[in-house]
Amino acid sequence: MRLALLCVCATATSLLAVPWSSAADLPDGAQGWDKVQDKAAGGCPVKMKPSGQCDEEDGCPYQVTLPPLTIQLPKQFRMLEKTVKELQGLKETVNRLRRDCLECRHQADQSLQKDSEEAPGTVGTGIGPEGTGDEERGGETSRDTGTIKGDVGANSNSVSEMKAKMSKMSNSLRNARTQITDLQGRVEKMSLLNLKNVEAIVDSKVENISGMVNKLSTTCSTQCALTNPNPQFIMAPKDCSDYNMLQQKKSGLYRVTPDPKNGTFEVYCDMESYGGGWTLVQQRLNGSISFNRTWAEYKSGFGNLQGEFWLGNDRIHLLTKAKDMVLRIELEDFEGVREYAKFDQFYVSNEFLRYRLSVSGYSGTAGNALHFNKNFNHDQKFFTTPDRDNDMYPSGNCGAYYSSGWWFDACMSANLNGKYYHKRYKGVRNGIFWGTWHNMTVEAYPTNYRQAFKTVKMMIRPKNYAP
Ligand SMILES: [Ca+2]
Repeated sequence: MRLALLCVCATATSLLAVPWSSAADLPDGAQGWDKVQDKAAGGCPVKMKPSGQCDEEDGCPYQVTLPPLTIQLPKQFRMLEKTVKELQGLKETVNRLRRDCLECRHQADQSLQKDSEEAPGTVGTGIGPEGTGDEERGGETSRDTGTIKGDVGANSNSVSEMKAKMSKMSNSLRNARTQITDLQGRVEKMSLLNLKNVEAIVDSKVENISGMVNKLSTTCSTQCALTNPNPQFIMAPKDCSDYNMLQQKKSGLYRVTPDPKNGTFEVYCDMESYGGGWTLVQQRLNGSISFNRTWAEYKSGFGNLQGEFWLGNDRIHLLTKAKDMVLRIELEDFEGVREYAKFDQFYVSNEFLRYRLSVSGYSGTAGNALHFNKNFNHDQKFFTTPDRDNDMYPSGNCGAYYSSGWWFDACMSANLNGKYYHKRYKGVRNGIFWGTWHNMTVEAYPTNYRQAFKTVKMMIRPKNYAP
C-alpha cells in the first residue's frame, strides 16, 4: 500500500515538473516526448531500500529513489510563450494609446470650444468678426466627424493668432527703438545743459569764496593794525593805505604786495586827496596813451603810472581781493566842471572769471552811470576787449565798437576807457563817457554834441580806512 502511494506521488511529481523543464537542460540525443510518457505510465520503476535503524513503534525508515525524469518540449512551445507575452504587451500598448487618444480628443474639443468662445472679444488678436464665424463653423464640423480636421482648424487658428501677435510685437519693438533713440538725444542735450549749469555754479562758488577770503584777510590786517601800537611793523604794505599808516604822506610811486604769493608791483598813491591812502587803478590826463588795447594788455596793464595808464586787471584783482575796497571816480570836463562817484564796494574777479566786476553802494555828484537802469548795468559784467568778446551784446563786440576794454553790458552807460577827445565831439560814440553827466544823455545822441573829459581818475582804498 505504501509502495503504491509512493509510485503515484512520483508520477504526479514528474508530470508537475513538465512545464518547468527546458530543452536546454536536455543532453544531446535525448529521447522524445512520447518515450518519456511511456516510461512514466509503464513500470513505476521506484526503488526502495531500508535506511538507518528501525525503532519499535514506527518501523524502519526507507529511502526511495525515483528514476530521472526528462521531458522534451517542442520548439513551438517556447515561441508560443514568447508570442503570448508579446501579445499581452501589445494589448497593453493599444489600451494605453486608446486612453491617450481619448484624452487628446477631449482636450482638443475643450480648447476648440474655448477658442470659439474667446475669439470675438479678444483684444489685439487681429481676427475680425467674419473670420471668427468661419472658424466657428469649421470647429462644429470637425467635432461631428471627430477627426483631424478640427485639430487642423484649431492649429491654423493658433498660427494666425501667433502671426498677429508677432506682428504686434515687432511693431512695439520698432516703437521702442524710436523712443530709445529720442531719449538718447534728450539725455545728451541734458548732460550738455547740466555742464553749463555746473560751470555757472562753480563760478558763483569761487566768487563767494573769494569774497570770504577778502573779508577774512581784511579782518586780520585790521586787527593787526589796531593791536600793534607801532605801525612800522607792517612789513609789506598791501596797498597805498598801508603807506599812509607808515606816515608816508607824499603822493607818488610805491611798491605794494597785496598777495605775497603773487609778488610786488609799483602803484601810484594819492596820499593827499580826500584823506589820502588811495591806490590809482586808472588815469586819463591828456590822451597821450591809446586805450584801444588787447586782452593781454589790459590784463598786465599799460601806460605810465605818473601819467595815463591802466594798472592791469590782474593787479586790480589782487588789490580788491586783499581787502574790501571802495572805488572813487573823479571826473573833470573841459568846462572845468568836477564831479565824483563813490562806490562802497568794488571787486574784480580773476582772469578765469573774465575779470567780472562787482560794484555797488553809489554816492556822489556825477550820478551812478555804472548802474544807469535795468538795461544799462555794468555791475556783474565780464571784461571785454576789442579782441575778446564777453559782453551782453549778441550781434557784435562792444569793445571793438567803443575802442576800449571795459565791463560792457549791451553795451554801455559808462566807458572811462574810451577814446580821449580834446573837445566836445559829434557823430561818433567811442569817447570817454559817463552817461549821467549833467549835460549828457544817451537819448540826445546823435543830434547833440557829446561832452569830452579832461581828466579821469579811478582809485581805490580799503573800506575800513581811517585817515
Ligand atoms: Ca558780444
